[in-house]
Amino acid sequence: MFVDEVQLTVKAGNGGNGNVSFRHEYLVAKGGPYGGDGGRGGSIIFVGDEGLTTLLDLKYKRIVRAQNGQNGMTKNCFGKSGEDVYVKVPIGSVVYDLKTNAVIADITRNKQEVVIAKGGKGGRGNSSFANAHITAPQFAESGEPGEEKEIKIVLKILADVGLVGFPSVGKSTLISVCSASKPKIADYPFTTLVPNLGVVRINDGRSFVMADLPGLIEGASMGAGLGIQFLKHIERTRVIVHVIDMDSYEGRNPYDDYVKINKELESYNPKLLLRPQIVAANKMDLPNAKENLEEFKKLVGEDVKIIPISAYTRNNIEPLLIEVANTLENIKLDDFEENDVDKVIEYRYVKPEDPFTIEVTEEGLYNVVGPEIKKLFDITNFEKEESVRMFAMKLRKLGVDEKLRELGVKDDDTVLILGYEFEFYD
Ligand SMILES: Nc1nc2c(ncn2[C@@H]2O[C@H](COP(=O)(O)OP(=O)(O)OP(=O)(O)O)[C@@H](O)[C@H]2O)c(=O)[nH]1
Ligand SMILES: [Mg+2]
Repeated sequence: MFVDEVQLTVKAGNGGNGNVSFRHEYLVAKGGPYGGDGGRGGSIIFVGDEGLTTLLDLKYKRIVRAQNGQNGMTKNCFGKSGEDVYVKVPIGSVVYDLKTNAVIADITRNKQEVVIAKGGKGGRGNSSFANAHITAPQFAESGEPGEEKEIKIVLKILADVGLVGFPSVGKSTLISVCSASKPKIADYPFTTLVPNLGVVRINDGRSFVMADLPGLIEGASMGAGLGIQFLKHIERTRVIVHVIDMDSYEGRNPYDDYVKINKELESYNPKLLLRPQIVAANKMDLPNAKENLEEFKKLVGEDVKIIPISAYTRNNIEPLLIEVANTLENIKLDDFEENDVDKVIEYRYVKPEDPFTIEVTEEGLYNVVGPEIKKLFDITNFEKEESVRMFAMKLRKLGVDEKLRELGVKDDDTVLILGYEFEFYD
């Protein structure tokens, strides 16, 4: 089974809580703070693995979790960190955050590692807080929660060249004669159900990766046939080899085929037509082919690069491969990136979220919210005065106090933080 799209939840480990304890010394009740830090929560890390070709391993997983960090212990002992979880994914996996639809990772290399969900930091134990003014801190930080995300992984095959065309035009036959890939070949449509990759080596030493894709038909971009499911793979190939049956299988006309397939590519993504395209005029060993080719050449005009071949008799294959290699060499990476909508658009700089924003409630109170505030809130122990003081100090550092004062808040006024009431004072 070929699985090229899965959804799952990733939950990194929470950080362990810091510890509050004191050294026991002779005749000294609280001999000095002695509580260690909590351990870091385990992260979830995706790793590119060239041995994998599908996302099948993840298909039946609902959730991937990493361990929590251990709480800090007395005697200044740190809690153990949670173990990181490594998840192998095939090269060409693109990871999306389902909530924002942003690309979190694009795994394009073997052994490439990307942190998908970060483990929470461990809370600091009370010995971290001792200073000249607070010699016996009664508080420690709680651990930070680990990141949790709903993600979608889409496998978009990365190949230098993709073979496209109607069913039964000879795409699989072509890849089988120029690479070690041995896909099924037969004279009925939709023989190929999943993409095949092959490494092509030509006699002059150059090589590239070719993808044999399932046949397209009219309406593919709207979901007909195997259609749209595989059009996404063409998005990431740098050169398109359009295979056309010059013998006109089942009474089809080569020029018609050419136009229809290009129309499908265009409706799926207009930028696909900007990709260099080479026509492999196949089945030249068959009787009608010669005449059809002349007609075809006239109709498409001079600008279209056409190489007549017979995949079956292996005739004229090398010139086609040389043309592909030359074209690949002449594509500047910039050209490609510009055409590669998916990559470019989603990789644009994303403005980081403001650390906080201030909303006004129906009662006219100011409410301070935001991811950074939530993070600080979560690690604060509100039963301990010192911990609360630390929280207030951090808010001030973020500029919350200044902003509130600008808005006209005065001492003893009530403000909300994440909906909870606090009294404002300096
Ligand atoms: N005579 C002749 N037959 C060919 C040639 N190339 C392919 N064929 C035949 O055409 C039929 C279809 O070939 P495939 O390679 O399976 O075609 P495909 O494009 O991969 O088809 P789908 O996987 O269904 O999209 C097979 O019977 C092949 O033997 C050729 O150059 N000459
Ligand atoms: Mg095939």
